[in-house]
Amino acid sequence: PPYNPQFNPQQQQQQQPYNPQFNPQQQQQPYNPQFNPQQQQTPYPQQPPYNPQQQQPGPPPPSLQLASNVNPEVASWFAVVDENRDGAITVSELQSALINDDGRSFELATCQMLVNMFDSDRSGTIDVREFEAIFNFVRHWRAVFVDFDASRSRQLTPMELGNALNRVHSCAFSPRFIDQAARRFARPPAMEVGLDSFISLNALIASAAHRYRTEGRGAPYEDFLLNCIMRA
Ligand SMILES: [Ca+2]
Ligand SMILES: [Ca+2]
Repeated sequence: PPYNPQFNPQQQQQQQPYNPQFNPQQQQQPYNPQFNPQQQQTPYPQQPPYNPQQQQPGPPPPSLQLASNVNPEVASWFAVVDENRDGAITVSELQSALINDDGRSFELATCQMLVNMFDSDRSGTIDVREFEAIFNFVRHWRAVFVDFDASRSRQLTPMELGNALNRVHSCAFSPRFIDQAARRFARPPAMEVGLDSFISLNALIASAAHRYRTEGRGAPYEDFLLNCIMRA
């Protein structure tokens, strides 16, 4: 047969594997044009309009519940908060995402408390279902907080705090109790408490009130609560 210089199987085999569109290095970086941590730094409990009249949105439509069983809004926030995208939210990832209305990050202690409260499977981290519970919990307390922030300072003064605690716990706490509770959490020199402290304080009071039933042994109620709050 005549020699055909264009045919060389060896050459073609060598050339085939090269595909300029395939580059493992490039593809290892998960590219998601919609995810930009810098842009999405708006914390999830912070809703742009500071409006106490605003009611919490209702549950998602049944079709969406059937689709994923997790509120899509919650699922998209989970993706933002889970910075390293390993499917689990750590205390520090939670702290980066939770911002008080005055711009401060949540106290680490509050974030740790939230993880402890909602880590149902005791994995030490928060999965998407556990996160849904935290999301709803924080949103609920933020609505209460905003309702009682009469001065719109985005913090609660001792008087606002007293009104809130009395309503939430169906009590008539003494001014001394409110003052000491506020001092425990307020950032000096101001005596006002932010959303993170408000959430912590309410959880501590609820837990102490629960303990009082079995451990109170006739002790003055407020003293027992204060003792628990101060030691927490
Ligand atoms: Ca993570
Ligand atoms: Ca967990």
